[in-house]
Amino acid sequence: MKEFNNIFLEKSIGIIEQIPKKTVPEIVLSGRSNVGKSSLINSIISKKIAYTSKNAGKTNLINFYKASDFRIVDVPGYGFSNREKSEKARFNKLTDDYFNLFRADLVIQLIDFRHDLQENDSQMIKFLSDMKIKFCVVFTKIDKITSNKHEQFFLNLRSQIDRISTEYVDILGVSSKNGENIKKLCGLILSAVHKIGV
Ligand SMILES: Nc1nc2c(ncn2[C@@H]2O[C@H](COP(=O)(O)OP(=O)(O)OP(=O)(O)O)[C@@H](O)[C@H]2O)c(=O)[nH]1
Ligand SMILES: [Mg+2]
Repeated sequence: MKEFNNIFLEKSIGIIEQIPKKTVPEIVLSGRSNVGKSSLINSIISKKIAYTSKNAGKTNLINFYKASDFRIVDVPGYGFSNREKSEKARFNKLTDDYFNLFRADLVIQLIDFRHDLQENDSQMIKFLSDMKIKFCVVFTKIDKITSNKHEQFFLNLRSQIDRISTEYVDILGVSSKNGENIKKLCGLILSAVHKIGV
């Protein structure tokens, strides 16, 4: 989609004080480490600009990707275990600091399609819902499950989420690998951006 063509990495920050002034709506990708946030950005943009890795904890800065009238924000994932405690605390703090500014206009909450909802996913969904932050739920890596099991997996995960909140604006599964539902997600982002206005 043309709105996603000229996105560029505008700024990377390691401490919240470096955050750029808010000038446009911000769409944030949130989720456990390794869930596929950076891969999804590359997929949405159809370019490889975000660093991805099979090892959890790859993204350790907040990266702001700028389109003409909105930003996509990639925050460090939560829940990885193979990092030093002090480092882990710093990354969690950075993500927390960002959310505590309440400047996210839409949070795309990513959940790995293959696994049941984890405790920190539940906490995040509860936080978004309690704080009345607009969010949608996106299941990642759906290509890893055979399509005849998609409905069963979808209903199972959705019911786990519904027990915490049904406030999400949409819920869908995507694959950065084969592109399934990526256009739909782009449409959702644009419709949110247009509703928010600049
Ligand atoms: N099969 C498949 N693999 C995926 C998909 N999305 C991501 N992956 C893989 O999952 C791993 C983690 O992806 P990343 O995009 O780096 O994950 P992340 O959420 O940015 O991780 P952190 O930066 O550590 O928070 C990589 O090996 C990706 O290739 C997908 O849709 N399908
Ligand atoms: Mg990443």
